Amino acid sequence: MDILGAAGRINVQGEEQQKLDVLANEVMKEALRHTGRVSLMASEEEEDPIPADPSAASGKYVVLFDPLDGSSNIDVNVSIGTIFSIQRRVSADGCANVIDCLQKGREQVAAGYVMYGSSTVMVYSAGNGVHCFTLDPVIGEFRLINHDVETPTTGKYYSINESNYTRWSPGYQKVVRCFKGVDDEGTGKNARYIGSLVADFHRNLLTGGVFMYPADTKSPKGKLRLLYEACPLAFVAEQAGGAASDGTRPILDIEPTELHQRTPLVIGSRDDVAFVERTLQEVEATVQ
Ligand code: AHM
Ligand code: MG
Repeated sequence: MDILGAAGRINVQGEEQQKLDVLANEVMKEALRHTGRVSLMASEEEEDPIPADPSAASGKYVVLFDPLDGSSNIDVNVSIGTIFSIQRRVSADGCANVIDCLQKGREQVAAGYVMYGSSTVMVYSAGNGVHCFTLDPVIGEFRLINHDVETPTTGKYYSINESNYTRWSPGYQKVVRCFKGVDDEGTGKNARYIGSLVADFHRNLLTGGVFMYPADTKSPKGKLRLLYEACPLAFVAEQAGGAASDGTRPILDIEPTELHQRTPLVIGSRDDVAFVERTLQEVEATVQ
């Protein structure tokens, strides 16, 4: 099957689509379309919301997804994933619409991800703890391996694309110098960065740590998408006792205004996220 390499198309995010991005998007739509429960979908790969079959027009839920996260790692056999967010439909009658998608992360009914790594794991929360499953290929089913996952309050890893250092605000530069132990108040963390959000998040969820993708001069609003990436992972993080912030406020409290809205993201262990927020605030205050 011809599934590797670029698809030769640019998606709504202005990014080059890989063949597997396109295939994963079709698989997700097909799987959700016929459940009868989903009236509308929204995908990182498509500009507009995607209506389900007319027979499902009264479906109670809206599903937003990043069909294949970590696109740059597809062709090199590094872990990638699928991220999903489920919202309750809020519009009354007729077809569900974009307003059903533009709800705060706090309102999510459930959210989670599947990671395709050395094993395939599914991690989700329906607002009552975080549960991990692993795919047993022999029986073709997911088995529960870890329920009520709790992430450490502080972790040993920081994860960030440090090649962007000169494009960050002084606050993020300070945070990373602290994590490296360069500055006095250094917390001396170890660095881990895969470049697939799902995989970086999953490792830090289990071991403790903080992942950051700040706004920078190249991406002034941040690179990651609020509704397809930040909100679902923030929901999982909070349910596991962790935290997620855009640097100043909880991701789950952001009122979305656009389907493909971007946001800075700081996510992971609670104390580490608080340290980042505090440091950003302190530096901001001295710079002004
Ligand atoms: P994608 O959804 O198109 O794969 O883009 C999101 C990815 C995240 O998985 C990852 O954290 C980030 O982009 C990596 O970006 P960079 O290569 O700039 O570090
Ligand atoms: Mg992604």
